[in-house]
Amino acid sequence: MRDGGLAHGCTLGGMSSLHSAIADLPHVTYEGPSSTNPLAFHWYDADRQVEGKTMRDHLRFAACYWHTMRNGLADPFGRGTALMPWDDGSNSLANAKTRAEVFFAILDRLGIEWYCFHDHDVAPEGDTPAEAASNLEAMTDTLKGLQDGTGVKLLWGTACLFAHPRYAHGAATSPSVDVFAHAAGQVKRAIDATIALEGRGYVFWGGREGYTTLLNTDLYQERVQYARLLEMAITHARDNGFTGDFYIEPKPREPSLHQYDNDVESTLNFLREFDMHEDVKLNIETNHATLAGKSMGHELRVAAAAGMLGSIDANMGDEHAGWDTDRFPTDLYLTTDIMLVLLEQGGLGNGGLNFDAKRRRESMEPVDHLHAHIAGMDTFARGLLGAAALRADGRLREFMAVRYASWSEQLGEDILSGNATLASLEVHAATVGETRPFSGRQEMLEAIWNDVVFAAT
Ligand code: XLS
Ligand code: NI
Ligand code: NI
Repeated sequence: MRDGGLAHGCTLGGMSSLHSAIADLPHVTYEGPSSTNPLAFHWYDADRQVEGKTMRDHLRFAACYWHTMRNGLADPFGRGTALMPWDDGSNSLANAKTRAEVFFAILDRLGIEWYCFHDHDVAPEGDTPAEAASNLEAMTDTLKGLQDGTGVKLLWGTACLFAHPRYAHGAATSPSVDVFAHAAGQVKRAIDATIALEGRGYVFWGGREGYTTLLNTDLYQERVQYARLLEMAITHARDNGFTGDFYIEPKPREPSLHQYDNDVESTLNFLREFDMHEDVKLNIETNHATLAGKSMGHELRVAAAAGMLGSIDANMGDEHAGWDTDRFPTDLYLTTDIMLVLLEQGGLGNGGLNFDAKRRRESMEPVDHLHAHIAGMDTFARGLLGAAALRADGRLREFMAVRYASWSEQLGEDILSGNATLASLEVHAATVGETRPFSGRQEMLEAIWNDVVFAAT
């Protein structure tokens, strides 16, 4: 797709010509670590093999429609700053189509082959469910044409069940059955669009599926409602030929005070309680882990251990801010740790690395879309190289194996297989006497990490 469908200033399917603000942006290519060209990749070399697979396949980068095309970069104190000269600010279908064309041109400049969207990022909501349906159908056709013309594919789709005022008290977890019905219809339409666009996944993120005060909230009732919507969604999708994965994306708060999909462990508990753990995996976002007071490495390992790590929203937060800043990921320690988990579990299957990330309010020029994605892609490429180097070095894995070695001895096996009792272990402890202190060697391990990763990247 690098030199594909969207050449400078071309028209596509009779749409308006591509705005010069985008048409003039360069195609980003790999120039290597010695390049000082900021509009080139220094580390992401799509065809480079790492552990027998290309960087392109390991990383499967996706761009998100909402931040890239619909985020004007406003904050609670100031208006948007983003320069979007192609966008006339209207809710018309024509404007929506132009945005889609610009989005695919940005993907083309970056060589990004996957994307994600919410229904109402791409299609105007309209005033009635019937208008919402026909707008989404029209935009599905537009996106299908753009996908076919460029080879770009849909990583996952989702429904925006948090922006409309009707969802103020929740969508699936609303106290009103009529609001629940609106949400159900919207999810049906978003799933239909995802299937038509051959999406590999469908995400549930419940920004309003929570509460702001317990004085008016029946927690248990709301969680049951939420489970019902998910079950109906799975049934509808499977009945209509969807073969991809479903994901829940945990987040502890924002916009609600407390969201039911708080973190990975609480989400796994919810899925097991309602017997959906075979059908739904997790889409884990770095900034949400930060908000939950956990590291991304923790969240990923908890999901991976349960066999439920499905996809990643690749961004990062800020330890100094209590909210979802959605920065592009530029922290090498973070990306190396993420890639280590992914290499250890053999990749993501249908999932990928979706840049659910926005430029800073000050980075308002169209070219900043390129700088931001290049920074994220290069940082993940280096993370991949660092993680592969740690695995090839083997010292961390070896240290871990030795640390737990006693559990492979007879006593360890007896305990794990249920052939020991408190009484038999009391006898054993008396026989062996006091244990020797032994170090966890954290500082030594951290130094090995630095040596190996920075030598490789
Ligand atoms: C918001 C979420 C959202 C989901 C998709 O914080 O990250 O963007 O990824 O609904
Ligand atoms: Ni997200
Ligand atoms: Ni988020």
